[in-house]
Amino acid sequence: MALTDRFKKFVFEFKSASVLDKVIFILALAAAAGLLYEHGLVHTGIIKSFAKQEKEHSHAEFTEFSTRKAQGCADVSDAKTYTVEIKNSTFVPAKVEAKVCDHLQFINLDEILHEPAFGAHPTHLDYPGYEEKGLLQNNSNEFVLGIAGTFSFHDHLDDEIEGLLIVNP
Ligand SMILES: [Cu+2]
Repeated sequence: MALTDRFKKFVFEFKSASVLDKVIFILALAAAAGLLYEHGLVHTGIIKSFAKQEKEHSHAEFTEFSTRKAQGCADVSDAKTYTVEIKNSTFVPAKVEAKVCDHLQFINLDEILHEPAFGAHPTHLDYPGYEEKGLLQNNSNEFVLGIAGTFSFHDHLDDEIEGLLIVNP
């Protein structure tokens, strides 16, 4: 049977079909079109790239923490306190190596405001327990190093002022 004959037969049968059959047929056609459309979007990469982007984003943000668990420091009695001074717009020392449950204190000795922040400027990384805030002269901010890892820090108000924190497990 030629294709046109098949189509004529189909139209004839469709015309003579009951209303219910027609509705079912149209719904099925719409569902099939919907599936194809969705598949098409995923296949052409519109949905896929969006999902991938979302995944990469969260991966970048949380990779430091996902493999390491925050530890309870309440029972630790030999914790040390490390101090990083900010003077002449420099972190002193610029590199701190500590252990989980030690304390870190930023203190600003400059007349101008400084705001220590972790991670990349300007998005930053939330170091658990650290509350980022601007420090006026002689003000300090101390917190517990609850997470192991290597973390960069900078002055959010002048991101060329940089330092490195290594927290050993
Ligand atoms: Cu910043």
